[in-house]
Amino acid sequence: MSLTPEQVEFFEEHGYLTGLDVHDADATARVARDFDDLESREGKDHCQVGLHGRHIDQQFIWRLAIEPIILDAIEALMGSDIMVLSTHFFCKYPSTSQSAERYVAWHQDITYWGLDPPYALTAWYAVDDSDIENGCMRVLPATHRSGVVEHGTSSEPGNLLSINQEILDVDDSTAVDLVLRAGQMSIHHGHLVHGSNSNRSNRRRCGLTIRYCPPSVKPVRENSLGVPWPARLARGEDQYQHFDDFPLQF
Ligand SMILES: O=C(O)CCC(=O)C(=O)O
Repeated sequence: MSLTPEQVEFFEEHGYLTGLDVHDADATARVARDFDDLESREGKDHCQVGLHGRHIDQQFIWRLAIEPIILDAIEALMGSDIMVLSTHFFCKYPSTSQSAERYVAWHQDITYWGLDPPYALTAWYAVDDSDIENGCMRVLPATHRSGVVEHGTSSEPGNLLSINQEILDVDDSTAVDLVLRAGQMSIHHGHLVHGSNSNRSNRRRCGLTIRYCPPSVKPVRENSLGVPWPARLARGEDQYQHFDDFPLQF
């Protein structure tokens, strides 16, 4: 899927695209099965936000990260040289009386990533159907045009972000819910303000974020996880070698 000029223009103006088809029913079900297997080995607690950079050791995640349909869309927005910076699952389980409600506070991706220039795009691939009831991603359109903004610390328990960051005093009256069927994706700009509400359904809501940047972007500071980016070239050429090329382990 290469994007249409109208989609590229929409992205430039609003900072996101949504409802993009990636997989048919069979391929979607295969990804869900692979994730279910991983979940049964790793445990649900760890799967909420603990699965960082697992494209290195899980073939199905690497396959998703270099899925031509996804890369074609990223290429239309970013150019033909594309690094996979990292991958990360956000998996929200139904809240029960024993487990606290989990949500993702309003934030920008790029603020704590230590990149120069601070530029990356995210493809959010829906492993499960993602809707208002189970806490789909929400975005504040066009906020990517304001550059990097200040973050504070969330005072509400249950924020799934790595350092409990939150953009305080957000006017969310323009928020858009990114409702996706399993096998679809959205794409958002690293400066776009986004988050998600807790899962009020009895269904899992799992999405894989795939972070992309051009090889010209340089890691200049530690990111919020304090570990090197598990980066790999996905398409085109890397004339810069700013990132160590992580070997695959499967
Ligand atoms: O999956 C979510 O609810 C949030 C995703 C997110 O915050 C991100 O892509 O950085």
